This record gives sequence, structure tokens and C-alpha cells, in this order.
Amino acid sequence: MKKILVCGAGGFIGGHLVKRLKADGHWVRGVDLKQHEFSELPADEFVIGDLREQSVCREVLDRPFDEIYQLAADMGGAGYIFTGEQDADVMHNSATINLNVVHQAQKVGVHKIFYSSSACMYPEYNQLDPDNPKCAEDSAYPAAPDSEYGWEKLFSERLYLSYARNYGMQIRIGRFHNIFGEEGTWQGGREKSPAALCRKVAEAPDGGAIEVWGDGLQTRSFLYIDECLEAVRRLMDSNFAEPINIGSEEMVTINRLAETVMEVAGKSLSLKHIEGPLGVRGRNSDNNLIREKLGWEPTMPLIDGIRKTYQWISAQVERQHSQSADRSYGTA
Ligand code: NAD
Ligand code: GDC
Repeated sequence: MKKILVCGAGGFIGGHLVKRLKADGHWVRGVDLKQHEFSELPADEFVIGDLREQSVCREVLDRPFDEIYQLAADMGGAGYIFTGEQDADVMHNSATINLNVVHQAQKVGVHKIFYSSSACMYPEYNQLDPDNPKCAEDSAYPAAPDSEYGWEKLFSERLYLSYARNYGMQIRIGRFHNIFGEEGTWQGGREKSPAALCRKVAEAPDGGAIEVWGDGLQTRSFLYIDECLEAVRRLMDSNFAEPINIGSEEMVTINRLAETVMEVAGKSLSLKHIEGPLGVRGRNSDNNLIREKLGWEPTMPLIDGIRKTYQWISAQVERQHSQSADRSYGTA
């Protein structure tokens, strides 16, 4: 049984990770700005706190945990990170969290930290062709991410790697490629495309239309949450100390993603392409390194993960509609 701290435990990946670590028999303290929105977490302790505050970091990082998983970040999908409107907050908030956490971890003698980086740190110039994006780990430099969110991830990767070099800490860095699943943000402006399209399809009347940002020919790959957690656990148990992609190689256009959701929902809808924040033109995980170093790669087809996610999001949509119907009935 290990003693583990999960930072960002009230979020999507952090919440699932707490459940997984508890199922594996570990003692877990979670910390986040907020309680988890969708689940009561089985964490042994859950601290509500702001990791931008050094005093909070000292409070939650008061002992030499066996492992830390640092997932806390000011983050969201294309609608949050590619408009430019949140740039200062994203950079300041996430960098401060990482500076505080790694500093305090080193002070109390934590040796092993997982840091959640993002595919957004890869250079834009390798992601202009939607059919042939290049995201091999060694293509990161010369650096040219297309968002401040990506630059912050790159900075923090280097921060953690410098603590490994100078203080002998064991750092594991996963570069996540669009992780999706149940209990992730599905409305409000921070949701990513799988959740956004599930919500739009669930809300649309059969035969209607849903809005898609851009021409829908931009490409991405999407990794289901359980596979993400499996990769993270394997990386933590390995000796591999360089950044590594954690993603799927099943690349699809956003139009194809929308069609997959409609197929799962059994709805026939048309796509209305509108202007919106787009990000890179193409992106796909390159899994050569993870196959070589961890002897593992994800196997779940996109449609299977979308089936689970759609079921959960359509239930959220239904619940919200019946709550607002109850409210308007109450005021009538
Ligand atoms: P999320 O937004 O659901 O979770 C992040 C959590 O961090 C939130 O619960 C938030 O409240 C918390 N947080 C933010 N600021 C904080 C602060 N100052 N103090 C304490 N907690 C704070 O996002 P997620 O999808 O679970 O992502 C987890 C991590 O993985 C993030 O670092 C994100 O950048 C990274 N990542 C995620 C994806 C993805 O597709 N989900 C892809 C690439 C990288
Ligand atoms: O939001 P996202 O899934 O993030 O968007 C993928 C593509 O889908 C974008 O080109 C976006 O314009 C398009 N899209 C079309 N319609 C919609 O309704 C919609 N909502 C959303 N959200 N997108 C729509 C993500 C980051 C994450 C993370 C990962 C790492 O970028 O948002 O924070 O770091 O990358 O892979 P995406 O894939 O661009």
C-alpha cells in the first residue's frame, strides 16, 4: 500500500485516478479547488485548497508521499484555450501550481512525481497537414506550440526534468492526447470536442442539425479514460524518465467524430459548420516510444469509448432538462 497525493483530484482525470488507486489498495489524499462534480470520491482524505498558495502546498504536502500525481491545471478544450482570452490566467495559474508543488515535494523528500503534460506542446509547424501530423516525442524542438497552454506545459515539463537532474527526483511525464469519457466537463465552455458533440447530439431533435467549429476536416485522436489510467500506472511503475505520448493512434476528422456520436445515438442530423476556435489542423498520437518502452498501447476503438460517454452525457442532458422543467412548473 502506497501513500499517494493526487493534485487536481476534483477534476475529470484526477477523479478517475483516485478511484483506480483506491481500487488498487493505496492510501490516497486528494486536493483540488473544488469537490468532484459528479462522484463522491473514495479518497481517504480530500482537501479543498488552492495550490497557487504556498501555504496550501505546505499543508497538503506535509510528508514524503510515495507518489504524487500532478493533474491540477487551468485547462479546457479548444473553446477555452485557443481564443486567447484566458492566456494570462492559464499561464500564471498552471505554472504557479507546478512551481509550488515540485518545490514543496522536493523539500519533504518525495521521490516520484507524475506530471500531466499535453500534446498541445508539440510544434504547430508539424501539425499543418491533417492527414500527416507529426507528434513523435523527439519532434518537440525547436519549440513552437500554437497556444500559451502548450507553452506552459513545455515550461513545466522542463521544470520537473530540472528537479530530476538537480535533486535526483524520479519524474514521469505523460503527454496526454485528448482524453475523454464519463464524468468529464460536458458544458460551460471548457468541454472538449467529444463531450461537446455528445451534448449537441443528445440535445438535437432527430432530423435537426448540430454546429461544428471549422470545416470539420481537422483531425484528432481521442483516448478513453481507462486506457489513459492504465498508461499512467505503467509509466509510474517503469524506469522510463523522459516525456512520453499517452494517446490513441486512431485519427479521425471532427466530422467523423460527429458521425460516430450520431451512429451511437441512433440519430440522423446534419452538420452546420460555423466559425470557432480551431487549434492545430491535424494531430495524432505517435505510439512507437510507448510500445518500445512500456510494451503497451491502447486497444479500445473510438466508437466503444463514445458509446459509454454518450450514454453518460445524454443522461446528464435529460436530468438537466427535467430539473429546469420542474423549476418552471414550480414558478408557473
Ligand atoms: P480538469 O479541468 O477536469 O481537472 C483539473 C483540476 O485541477 C480541476 O478539478 C481544477 O479545479 C483543478 N485545479 C485548477 N486549478 C487549481 C488550483 N489552483 N488548485 C487546486 N486545484 C486546481 O482537467 P482534466 O481533463 O482532468 O486534466 C487533468 C490534467 O491533464 C491537466 O493538467 C490537463 O492539462 C492535462 N491534460 C488533459 C487532457 C485531456 O484531454 N483531458 C489532455 C492533455 C493534458
Ligand atoms: O476542444 P478540442 O477537443 O481540443 O477540439 C478539437 C477540434 O474540434 C478543434 O479543432 C475544435 O475547433 C473542433 N470542434 C468542433 N466543434 C465544439 O463544439 C467543437 N467544441 C469543441 N471543444 N471543439 C469543437 C485539446 C486541448 C486540451 C488538451 C488536448 C491534448 O485540444 O483542448 O486541453 O491539452 O488537446 O490533446 P483539441 O484537441 O484541439
